[in-house]
Amino acid sequence: MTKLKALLFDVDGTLADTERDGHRVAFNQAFADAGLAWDWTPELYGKLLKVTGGKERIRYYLTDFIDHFDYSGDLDELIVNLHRSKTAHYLEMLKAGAIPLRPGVARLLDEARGAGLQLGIATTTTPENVTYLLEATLGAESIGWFDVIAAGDIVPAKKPAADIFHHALEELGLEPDDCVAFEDSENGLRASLGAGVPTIVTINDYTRAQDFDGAMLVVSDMGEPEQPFEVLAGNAGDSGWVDVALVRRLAGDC
Ligand code: XBP
Ligand code: MG
Repeated sequence: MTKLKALLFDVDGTLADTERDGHRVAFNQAFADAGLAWDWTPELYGKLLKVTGGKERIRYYLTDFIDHFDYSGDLDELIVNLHRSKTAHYLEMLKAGAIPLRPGVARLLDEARGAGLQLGIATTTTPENVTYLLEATLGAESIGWFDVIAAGDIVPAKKPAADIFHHALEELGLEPDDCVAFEDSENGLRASLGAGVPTIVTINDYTRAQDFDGAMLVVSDMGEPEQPFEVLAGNAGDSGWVDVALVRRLAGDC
């Protein structure tokens, strides 16, 4: 690395804690609407997170967690419809401002923009889930801060495949080591490292025990001056929060 040019952010678990009290709840609402007695508890949902992507996660539940599902219709169609309904419920939550950004995220985005870095999103979630989150937390104009929003079904293989990062890099016209990625999960880290992008991990309750081998730094969150992060792996020097200077130092651009 000679000069850091862009920061690439995962969304779910990284920009915001969306899974347990957001996506999971929306899945359950969609199941109830469809008359299905499926209840994805917080504990079960932790297991289901092994598979990224909402449609893929419903299919995983059907194949690996349900003994027998007696359904005479078209299963693919059922999954697509359930997922459409889930997305509508999730967007309502976002619009209501129910899901805040994680500590330090707004500060880092602001600082990175001020430093002239490009910003990108690389996520498996549905594109509207990203734009609604940004709009609800940072204002509508924040969508324009990102030079690429790579999301959802735009690539055929979701994380841990590296495809979404390859796509984002191509859109930005950058090499992997021009960038640093931020991820919260092992699946996400495999995807970013698979594309060769150096990565900082901010864990959450679902991902804390996962394998983050290969990450430049593993911390509890981005941290704030008044609420420093906890370092789980790697060397943050005397930094207590993720800022552009720390990212540059870790990336060897100083
Ligand atoms: C996030 C996901 C997403 C959400 C649901 O993974 O797995 O699938 O759980 O989003 P990552 P959709 O943070 O690694 O990108 O229902 O819109 O697919
Ligand atoms: Mg994630």
